[in-house]
Amino acid sequence: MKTLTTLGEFIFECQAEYPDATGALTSLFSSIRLAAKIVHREINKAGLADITGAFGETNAQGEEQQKLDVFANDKFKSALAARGVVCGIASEEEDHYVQFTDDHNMNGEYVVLMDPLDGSSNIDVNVSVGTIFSIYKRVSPKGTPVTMDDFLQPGKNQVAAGYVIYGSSTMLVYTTGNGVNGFTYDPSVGVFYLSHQNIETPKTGVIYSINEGGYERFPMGVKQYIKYCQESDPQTKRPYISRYIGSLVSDFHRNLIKGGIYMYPTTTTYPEGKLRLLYECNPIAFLAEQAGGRAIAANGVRILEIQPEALHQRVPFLVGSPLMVDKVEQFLKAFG
Ligand code: P6P
Repeated sequence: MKTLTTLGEFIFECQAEYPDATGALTSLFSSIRLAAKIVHREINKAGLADITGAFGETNAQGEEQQKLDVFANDKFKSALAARGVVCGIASEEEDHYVQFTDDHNMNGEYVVLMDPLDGSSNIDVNVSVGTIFSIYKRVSPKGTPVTMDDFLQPGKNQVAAGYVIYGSSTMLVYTTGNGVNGFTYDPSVGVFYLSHQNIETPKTGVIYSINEGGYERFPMGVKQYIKYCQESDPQTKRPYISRYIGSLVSDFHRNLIKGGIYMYPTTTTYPEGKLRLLYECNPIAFLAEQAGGRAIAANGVRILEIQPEALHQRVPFLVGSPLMVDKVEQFLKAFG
């Protein structure tokens, strides 16, 4: 008989595997879980209440802030500040990092970087969106104010990472470096149940995800790979299927489960790439690798090895089934 394991029980059981675990990470996850439930509720009402539409302000990215962006940012920020385990956060919605200055947080051993509501331009048209989070141990001494160095760590230092996808159902998918597990939310009882244990992404797939509207502006290697995907070759099941939602969490989640590759290369509009290294690419890359996938920048560099230089730094991002990332990497090496 299939047992029902809740997210809380699962995290607690995993904590038992770490004898020196202090429970701090468990407490951190429970604050993420709480905020996810609150954001789930608001997103599912968005069509009804007057909280959709532009907030009028613009965020660090110069993008008009949707009201739910601000709502999600506030909820995750206050939930993370409530437990005394996080000394500061960085967010797509905050120009600078936010230092938690009360005593119990200054002793917090973790920092969290997040995109509180990725893909929020899709909210008004009822397309799924997501929260992405990345967790590190601080490098500055406990009890002192958090510093920029705490946030500018390479992705390989992540303690944990994950996302909440607010789709046809709401799911929380995360890793602490021991595989990837997915939990589906049952709003009728307010609980996340383990639904996808030890997710392993297929070695290859037939789905490629990219905004082909930018084709003319892509590097030649990416253009050649897209043509490769579109050629007929029954042996390799080509032509592949093009699927692009315009919401990173949704495109990545589908490809993680079914196999596939997501690409956001450099374009003339985004010469550095569009996606943010710290709170989009690093957490997704950690999850991808933990599920057996790969994540690279356009020059083939492993995303998790990149030494960040700025909070809102952008990078070109290619992530997904390992053999598909290998293939596009060959095209990039051959054609640039
Ligand atoms: P474009 C959403 O704004 C986002 O950051 C990702 O979620 C998504 O994959 C990408 O940008 C979409 O960008 O330029 O294709 O609209």
